[in-house]
Amino acid sequence: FDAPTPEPRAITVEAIQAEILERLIYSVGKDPIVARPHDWLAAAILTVRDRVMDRWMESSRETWRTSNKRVYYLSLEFLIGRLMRDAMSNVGLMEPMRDALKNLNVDLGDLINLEPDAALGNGGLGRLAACFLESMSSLKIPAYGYGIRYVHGLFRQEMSEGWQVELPEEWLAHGNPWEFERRESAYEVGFGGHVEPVTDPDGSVRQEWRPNDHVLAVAFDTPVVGWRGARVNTLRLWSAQPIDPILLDKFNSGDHIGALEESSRAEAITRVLYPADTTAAGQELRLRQEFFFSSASLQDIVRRHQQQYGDLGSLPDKVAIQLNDTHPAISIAELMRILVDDNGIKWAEAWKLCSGTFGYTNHTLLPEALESWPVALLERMLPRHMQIIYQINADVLSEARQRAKFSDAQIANVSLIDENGGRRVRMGQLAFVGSHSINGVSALHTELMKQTVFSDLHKLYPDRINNKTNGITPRRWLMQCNPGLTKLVSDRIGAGFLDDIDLLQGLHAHADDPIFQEQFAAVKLENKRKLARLIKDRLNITVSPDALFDVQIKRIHEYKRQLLNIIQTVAAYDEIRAHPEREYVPRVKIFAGKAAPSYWNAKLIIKLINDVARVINNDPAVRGMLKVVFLPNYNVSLAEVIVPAADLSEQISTAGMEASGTGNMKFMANGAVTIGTMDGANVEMHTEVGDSNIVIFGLSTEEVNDKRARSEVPRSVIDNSPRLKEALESIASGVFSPDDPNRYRDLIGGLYDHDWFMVARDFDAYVAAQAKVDKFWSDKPKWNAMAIRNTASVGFFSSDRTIRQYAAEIWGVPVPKG
Ligand code: DL6
Repeated sequence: FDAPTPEPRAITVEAIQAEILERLIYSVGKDPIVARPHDWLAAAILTVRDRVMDRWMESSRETWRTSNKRVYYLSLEFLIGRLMRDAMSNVGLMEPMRDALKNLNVDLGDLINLEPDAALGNGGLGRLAACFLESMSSLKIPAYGYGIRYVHGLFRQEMSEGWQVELPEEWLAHGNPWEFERRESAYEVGFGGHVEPVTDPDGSVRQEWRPNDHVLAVAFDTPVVGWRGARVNTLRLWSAQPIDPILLDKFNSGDHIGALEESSRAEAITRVLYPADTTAAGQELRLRQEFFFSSASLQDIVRRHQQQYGDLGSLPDKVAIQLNDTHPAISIAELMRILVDDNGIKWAEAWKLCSGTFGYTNHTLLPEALESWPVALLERMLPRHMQIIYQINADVLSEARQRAKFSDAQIANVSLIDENGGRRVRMGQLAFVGSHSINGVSALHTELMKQTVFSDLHKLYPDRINNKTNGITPRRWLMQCNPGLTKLVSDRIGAGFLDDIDLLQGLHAHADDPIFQEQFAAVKLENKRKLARLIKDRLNITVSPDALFDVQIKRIHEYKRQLLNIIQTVAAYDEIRAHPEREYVPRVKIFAGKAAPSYWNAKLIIKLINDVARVINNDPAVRGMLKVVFLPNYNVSLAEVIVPAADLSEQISTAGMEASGTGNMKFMANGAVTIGTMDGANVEMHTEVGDSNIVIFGLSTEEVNDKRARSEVPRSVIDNSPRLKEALESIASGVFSPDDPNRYRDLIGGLYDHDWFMVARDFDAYVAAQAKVDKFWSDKPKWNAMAIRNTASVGFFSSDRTIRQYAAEIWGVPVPKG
């Protein structure tokens, strides 16, 4: 620890300019005269990265020196997006970098937009992991994110005549200047083979797993810098590589393809991110991915712990491992194997260490998304882990019977093995029993968890379930994406909120001030102009920034109800044409989002939005009162432009189905008013912002459950709603799809027959809520006050608050002051 620390680098424009040039010439290997934009981007990133390096080393030295507990966040997804602006802003380099590059005739904004958007995740769950990493660094918590370095992140979405087309995403095409390959941190991960009892010299017998297939997990590290450079943590992503890159004997005998077989098999593990979001991906490769990254991460964690502390008995005191959903749940069996088989720790003791170390976060109650694996597959791929799972199950079931006196039905509920229709291992149950903490991601979701999927496990272990409402990092989702608003707020209430987001509450005192309202609206208008330009550039659609920007951007899923939104759009279109004499609030309906490639209805909904857009946008009778826009290839960077420009945030999922939502919080921070159901974190947003500053509508969770239980057919609901009936008939009869009039017949037919997602039953309430929105919008002082109060009330939804709660209530990690 006495190693010399380099002098801190000067943050002057001259010094930075010289460094950029040095990096361009000596690291990128380009003469400035011929350097291309990607070369400048690499040189700029390397310059920023150097500034982060010193803090990185200091941070890890400090953790070794102080022996502080470390947090490991295991997640199959990290939706980190672009990193350069984040890092520059967090270490205060934004302005000097801009000036230094300007002196070199390079525009910083162009470089920022050139950086690939690292889409190593599907949606909310992956973005949450990225926000958490940033908050852990900002709060000076020693933490590591562990995940997979997918060569291809989430697919690129293109539109072909309104249909989604999936193309491979190439974020590594120009290399990745942020990462460091750590060949020395490589671990062998085994698959298959068999288990053998081995007798030790002392006569005791232990099980030894002899895999017959191995791959190498190689670490790639990316620094994650916190606000004002508070601390730099590591995101460690694993890449799968073959043990033998080429089988020379095969090659020499002329089998050139066969010689590379092992290579391709290994590399396949980390080649692509599964594009599934809240739908089960029942693929063998997916299980290989899950075990691969779990095993590599645990080997790394155990090695680091042993190196520092010598024995594993102190694991729960020094290590907290958070499982982000069940994707890393196999870690529980792997840690037991490492403790019992590799380190000779007794089963009961190992189990205590294991459950003292793990925490599990549940992110969905949708049955189709609750992971389970066929017993036969697990037995074949991970025979020792299957034995361990059986042993854990035997212990849990005997406790359930003996201590809790559970009935057979309850035993079946808590069992790790699902016996209904082919035996499967339930990963949720495994994650639950192997963790000391199980948390939901909003208050409502946590309650529902207790009442539904984990009701019997909750009875057996009543102290384990707790709530940690999600949050977002205000650095990226307010300060960086909305510099205009950040400046306005700083000028009005001071810059303290940059370090303490709760100070935004101070804005309430200014919410009714006409001058501040005007300034607030002016910032929004500027952001809307920027989005209008993007829409014009990408889609050649002209939208007026004076119209109400009504935005629904998120994964396309039936429970998120983009269908409800587009049917209401059709109803509004019908009304504009039927009553040209009335006054309307001009609206732009903005949609963006990807559908899982195998999710037919979601893809059909995208096509419907595009079909409706084409008809409405080209109908002169609409007179600019309504425009519909579907922006392709939704990703973090696009969200950073859309969110600050939104007036209205659509959070309209069927009550009880959205675990939390985090987009809702991003809009709130940027002064959009929410129209939403009492679902997920909307419920808490309603409490924070107050009933008069949010527009709530629709059935409650209880009402939804009740209607489902009664298998009530919604036909009469439709018959009693002339607007809905007309809109549905026009869609179903092909008004928007003259080339294929039956295209939407089944989609709309489903609403008449069962309407699982309550689109028809919530329709009239939604229309009434939209009318309320129109009324508020027409009263500009009222609207502006609502918008300001949303920004003022967002403090609770900062991921700093969420992480403080994880640290105090799950991990047992102190959060240093200041
Ligand atoms: O907790 C993050 C995010 C929530 O905000 C969303 O409401 C929820 O749908 C999402 N869940 C998933 C589950 N996927 N799986 N498995 O993405 O998590």
